Amino acid sequence: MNTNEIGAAVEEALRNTPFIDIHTHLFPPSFGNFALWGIDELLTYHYLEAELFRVAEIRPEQYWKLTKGRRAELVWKNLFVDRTPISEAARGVIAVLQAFGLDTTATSLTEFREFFRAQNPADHVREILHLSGVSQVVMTNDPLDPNERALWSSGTAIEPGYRAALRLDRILNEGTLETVPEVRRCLDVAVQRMNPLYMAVSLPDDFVFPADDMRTHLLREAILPACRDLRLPLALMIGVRRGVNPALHDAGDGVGRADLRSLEELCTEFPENRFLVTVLSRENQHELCVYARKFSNILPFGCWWFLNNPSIVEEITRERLEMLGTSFIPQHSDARVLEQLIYKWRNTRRTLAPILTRSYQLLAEDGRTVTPEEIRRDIRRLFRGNFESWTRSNAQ
Ligand code: RAT
Ligand code: ZN
Repeated sequence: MNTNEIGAAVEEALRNTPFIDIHTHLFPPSFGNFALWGIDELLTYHYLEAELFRVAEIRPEQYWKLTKGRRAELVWKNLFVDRTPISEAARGVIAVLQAFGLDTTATSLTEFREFFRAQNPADHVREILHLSGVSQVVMTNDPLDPNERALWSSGTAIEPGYRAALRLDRILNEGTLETVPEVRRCLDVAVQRMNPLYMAVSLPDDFVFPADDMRTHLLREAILPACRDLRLPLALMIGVRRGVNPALHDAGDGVGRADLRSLEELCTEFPENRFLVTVLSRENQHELCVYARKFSNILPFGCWWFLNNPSIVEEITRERLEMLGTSFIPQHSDARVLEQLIYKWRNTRRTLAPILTRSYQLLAEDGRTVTPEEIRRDIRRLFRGNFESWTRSNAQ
C-alpha cells in the first residue's frame, strides 16, 4: 500500500471499529436525573464553565444561584455569540449541533431546546452511540451515593450499552468507611449489584504508596485483595488537585505532577493485581510509558481531562505507540453529557488517523508493508481488545 492507501485504510478501520468507551460519567435513561443530555447540560459542562468565568462579568457565587437554563444561556451568549467558539470544549458543542442539523449561529437556545425535548430517550441513546461509533460506555458508579444506591438496590434495569465501574474516591480519599471489614462488605455488595468491569479511584498529585496513612492501609488490606479475589482491575487516575479554586465547583480542580515511584511500589507489591493507569500531568506521561515497559500489569489508558486536546493527544499517543506498540488504550471520552460522545470520539478519530498512518508509513519505509486487515486488527486491539482481555473474566 502507498501512503494514500494506508491513510484510507486507517480511516476506514477507525470509522468502522466500534469502540469501548472505558471511562465516562454517563448513566442510562433508566437512572432518571443521573442521565444528562440536551443543550442545557452540554452548555453547563464544567469545561465550559471554566472558560465562562474567564470572560464573563458574573462572579461564581452569583452564577451558582441561577437556574440551569439561565446558566446555559449565559454560556451560549458569552462563549458562542460574543466570541468565536474555537476552544476544544466550545467547538465540541458546535459539532454536536451540526450533527443534528441545528443552526450553529443561533442567538437563542429555543430551537435547540425544542429539538432535544422532542427526542425519545432510549432511541436518542441508540442514535448517539451509533453516531459516535461506540458500542459500550463504562459509567462511574459511586457505591456510597445514597441516590445511586437506591437505584441499584431496587434492581433498576439498565439499557444496553452501559456497564458499571466501581468508583472508590469516597472510600479512599474521603475515608467514609473506616474498617477493612466495612470496606470489604461494601465492595462485595456493590460488585454483586453492579457487576462492574473494574474498580477506580482518582488520586492527588501528592499520592504516596506506601505511606503511613488510611489510604495505604485500605489499599493493602481491603481494595487490592478484593480486586484480586474478584478478578477486577483497579484503575488509578493520578494527578488531580481537587478544589484549587473551590468557588468554581467542578471547574475548580487542577493538576499536579505526581511521583510515579508509588506506582512502582504498587506493582512490585501486588504483581497479581492489574492496574489501568492514567496520569493527568503532561510531565508524567513518559514515565508512565517507561513503567508500563517494566510492569506488564500496567495498562496505560486515555488522555485524561485537560490532556484531551488534539495537540497533547497527538504527543502522548505518538509516544505510547513508539514505546508500547499497541499495548495501551489510547482514549476514553470522560463524557458527562450523552451527546458529548459525538464530538469527543470524532476528535479522537481525527487526531489519531494521521498518527497511525505515519507509523505504518515509517514501517513500510523500513521494510514491512501492512495490510488493511492488520490495520483493522491493531485498531480493534487499541480501542476494544486490550480492555476486553483485561476485563474478560467479568464480561457480559
Ligand atoms: O473530566 C472530568 O469530567 C473531571 O471532572 C473528572 O470527572 C475526572 O474525569 C474524574 O473522573 O475524576
Ligand atoms: Zn472522569
